[in-house]
Amino acid sequence: MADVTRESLVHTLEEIALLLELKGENPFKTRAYRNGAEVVQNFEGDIVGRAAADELKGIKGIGNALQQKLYELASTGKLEYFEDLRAEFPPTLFELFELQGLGPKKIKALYDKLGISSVNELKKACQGSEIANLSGFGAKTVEKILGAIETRAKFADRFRLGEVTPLAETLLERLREHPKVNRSAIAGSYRRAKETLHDLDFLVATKEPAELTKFFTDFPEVQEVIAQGDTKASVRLDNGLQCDLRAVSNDHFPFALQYFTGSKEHNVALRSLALKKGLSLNEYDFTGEGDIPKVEEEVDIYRALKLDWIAPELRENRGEIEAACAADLPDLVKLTQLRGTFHNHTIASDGKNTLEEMATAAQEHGLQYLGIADHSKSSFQANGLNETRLVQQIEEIKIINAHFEDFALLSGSEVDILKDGSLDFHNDLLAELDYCVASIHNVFNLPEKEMTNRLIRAMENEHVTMLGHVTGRLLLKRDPYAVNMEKIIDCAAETKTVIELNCNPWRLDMDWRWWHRARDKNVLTSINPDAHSIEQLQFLAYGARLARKGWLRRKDVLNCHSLSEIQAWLRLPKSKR
Ligand code: DGT
Ligand code: CA
Ligand code: CA
Ligand code: ZN
Repeated sequence: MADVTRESLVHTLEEIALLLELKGENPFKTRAYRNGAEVVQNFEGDIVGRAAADELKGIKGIGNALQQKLYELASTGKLEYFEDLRAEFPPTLFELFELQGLGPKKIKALYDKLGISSVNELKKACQGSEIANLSGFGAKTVEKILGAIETRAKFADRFRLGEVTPLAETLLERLREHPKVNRSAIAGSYRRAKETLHDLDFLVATKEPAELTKFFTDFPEVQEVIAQGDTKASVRLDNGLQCDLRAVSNDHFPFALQYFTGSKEHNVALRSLALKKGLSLNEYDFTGEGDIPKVEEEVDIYRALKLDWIAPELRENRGEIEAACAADLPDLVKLTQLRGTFHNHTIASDGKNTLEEMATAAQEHGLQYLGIADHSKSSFQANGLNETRLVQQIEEIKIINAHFEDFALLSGSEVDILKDGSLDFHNDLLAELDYCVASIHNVFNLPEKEMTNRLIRAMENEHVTMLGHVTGRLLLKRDPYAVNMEKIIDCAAETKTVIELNCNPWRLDMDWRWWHRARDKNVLTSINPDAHSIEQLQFLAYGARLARKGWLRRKDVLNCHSLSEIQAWLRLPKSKR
């Protein structure tokens, strides 16, 4: 069942309203859905839970018909009424809904007046003069639409690392268990832990390549076979993801693994290094005059070139080959070294689990501490806590902590950074907390200078332990807001403010490309899952991979410290940390 969230409920109601409008239905009916969407959006409390339990009676603005539909949607993940309605329109029409900044009114005008029902048609129409002449549109709107179409194309066919990982591991396991498979791996951007990827590159060592490519193309998830040969195949899965398989001999496997892991830039640099040593390197083997080094594992290829083995996450030709040559590669942080984590939510704001449930789950993950940072009052859409509720939560946490010996919940807040850089709570209250994560959740469109100063002002606050999801990006959906990252990193170093590595697969923010610079200025990171449920504590695994990609070591990661070390650290004034 698809994950039902407040956002998905709101989105479905809004889409229904839009479809009814496109059909020319009675405006009262349409308005009921739009109002309903707004009520759901702003409801203070667990609206999803209440809908799933059929307990929506008495909520102003949600009538009988809507209650029924929300119940069906929240309890089954589907809504028949909505699916029937969708079926009345060309499926390509829904592409228009994905364009940033194109609202229901405009979509309706385009559909009614110009019969536009796909992004392709829209693009063509933009290139002519039809749209600019439409009432309510203009040259500027056309420009914006073209921009949105470009953004969508840029993101098409790419997937977030976290959204493909469970499936990738399932498929790999299936290949590994095949009796004719000797060794197996997923190479490519997946192995390098890129935050988004185009396709998965499977690799197997086998004596029966043709049998394996057939086995692969017969996977039940395969929707389309793009190409199939005796030693390689390429398929598209039912979720749209492309997967390649290469079946090689056991001798060739280390070379294929190295080659197909990439990156291309890393490979080019490695090959030219090999050439200087009189060796030619390709995806099958080394060739050359004189002694050819013996290779059984991937590491032997690096050793043959007088390099330390380079962790796949680092293979972007950003200095890793030079470092490997000088035996100066970082000892990268590992998931198992994390002792706790900071940024997590509970049902007090927009999370799904209680303090107790989150504490139990954290212990099951082997953590010694879990920081609770529910939203603050300005994030009303996320049911943020006001001062009274936060004080109450601090007390609840004290009571719960009395039950633990080697574990503790930490009292924090994900406090909103307001438009001018001031915080959503007064310092007196922040001083009562163990720590505080400061994040931006509204007014994303400030000019770079203002946005940067807004974050700097927050960092200058003595009580701000760390910045949350510093650029606000949503991968493949929303660009980062305009901010000068050099200045942010410098200020973090000066003010001893930690920068979070938010592990939510949609975010993975701060971007991995900045961490090397940050750590060289002694800026600490905290690997935070931003968990809104016990399941989401697993996001830590993505964070650890991205931290490695950013060259981070154990000592660069705040939450590798033990509980007692953290408690001592948190008691220090910021300037002494
Ligand atoms: P993506 O776009 O997320 O799939 O990224 P990759 O890196 O997985 O790219 P992909 O799947 O096209 O190719 C996998 C690896 O194969 C790539 O990282 C390096 C290697 N490779 C592919 N084409 C070339 C090439 O033309 N030259 C070199 N040197 N390596 C290549
Ligand atoms: Ca790939
Ligand atoms: Ca590929
Ligand atoms: Zn947040």
